[in-house]
Amino acid sequence: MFKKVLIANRGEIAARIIRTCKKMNIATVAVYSEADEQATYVKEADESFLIGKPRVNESYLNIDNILHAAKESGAEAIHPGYGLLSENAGFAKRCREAGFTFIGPSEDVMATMGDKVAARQAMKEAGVPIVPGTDQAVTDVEEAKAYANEFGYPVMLKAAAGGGGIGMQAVNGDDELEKAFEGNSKRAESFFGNGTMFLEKQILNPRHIEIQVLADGHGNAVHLFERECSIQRRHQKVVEEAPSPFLSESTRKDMGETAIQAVQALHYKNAGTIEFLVDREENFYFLEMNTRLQVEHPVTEEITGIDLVEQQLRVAYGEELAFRQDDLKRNGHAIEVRIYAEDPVRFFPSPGQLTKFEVPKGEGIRHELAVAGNSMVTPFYDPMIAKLIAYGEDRDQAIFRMKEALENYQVEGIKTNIPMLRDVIAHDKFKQGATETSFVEKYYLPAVTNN
Ligand code: MV4
Repeated sequence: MFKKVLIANRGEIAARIIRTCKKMNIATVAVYSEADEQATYVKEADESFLIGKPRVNESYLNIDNILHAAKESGAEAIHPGYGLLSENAGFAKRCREAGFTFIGPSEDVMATMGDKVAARQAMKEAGVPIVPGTDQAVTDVEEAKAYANEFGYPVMLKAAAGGGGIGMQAVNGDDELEKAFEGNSKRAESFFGNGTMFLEKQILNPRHIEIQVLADGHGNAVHLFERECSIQRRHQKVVEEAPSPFLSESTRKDMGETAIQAVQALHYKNAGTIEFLVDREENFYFLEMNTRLQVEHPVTEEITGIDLVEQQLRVAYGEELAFRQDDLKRNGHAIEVRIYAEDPVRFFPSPGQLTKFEVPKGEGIRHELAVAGNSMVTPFYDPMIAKLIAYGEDRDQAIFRMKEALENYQVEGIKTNIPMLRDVIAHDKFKQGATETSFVEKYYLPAVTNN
């Protein structure tokens, strides 16, 4: 196994990766910006290197500085975490050329999945159902209108380089498409440096259900069941759970087998996630593939007992998976909520000095923390300060434990979304499993609590 690994990330995910490395007796190297000098993950690592100024372009996205730290430290491998450089094929290439193992899939799979048009094509060839739509990039409005009329409105206009809803718009007719096309293409161009667009038929009232996969470099691939992440706000996930309260056992099995089919066709190696849109009739369609560990991976760990970071390290080192599909069983139910430093009513980020940060302990309660009691929450990065995961023998028990934990969560000095999370978890519709993507808009009435 690797003797030393550098973590090219920060916050809770850096701490999460360090924890598994310690368990496996792997030495850890943290990198940090000037804004993260006092961060807990930096203290937890065996070694740490300052890689630049607070702004991500000058630190966590600075490939030269990260590789310099890797060389200095003598690390053999680089774990990218999620976000930042984790899905950057160019970074994976630079790691390889500098002699480091990139803990992720091959560069060509990353590049294919980063281009949503190429990803649809690859999935179609693998026999995975995709949303009816264009096989190729659509370069002008007239062409877009012709396609839209072919498969019928409403359609989704999407950016090939997109993700997170940028450059995406639902369109109901020719006039609207005419108005939307240029603007979204320009937005995509300025955000991603690529204004390529494509069209899909709009799936109405979809759920977001994703399959966790794991594949080694020896042709073995397994799935670790699904996570449902339908409760989102402006494309930010808020609550994730496993299993989905919606899926029938037969669709669950179908989706798992389909995900393995995709991974085999790609000769994939690493942990990964195949995202699907699922309609009310349980038809499922490929949406995107994430070629990295995800924020919500703990819910899968809770119901399978598998440490996904450990598996990433083993597979990257060249080991074969030590289990097969039949060895994997799911057990119980897990729910994760993301705790953000933000105003619970207006949803603006709320950075500042924490004066109190006390998290509840209890059976089935797990925390992944980015901050400690006296931390500063800086304005430079994602405002997620913690994840709270509740496990139960069944969904009701997981909800009960989550509710208790949220009631006893104490944060002072900054505002958080905890009041909103309490409302969602306590909502009858949530209890009933009515976790559609429209949940927040439909049911969340802002709690005017100050917390
Ligand atoms: C869609 C869709 C409906 N039909 N595509 C949102 C983010 C991006 N990754 C894809 N998204 C969507 N794509 C088709 N053809 C609806 C959404 C969508 C959504 C998807 C999952 C979870 C929440 C969502 C909220 C709004 C829109």
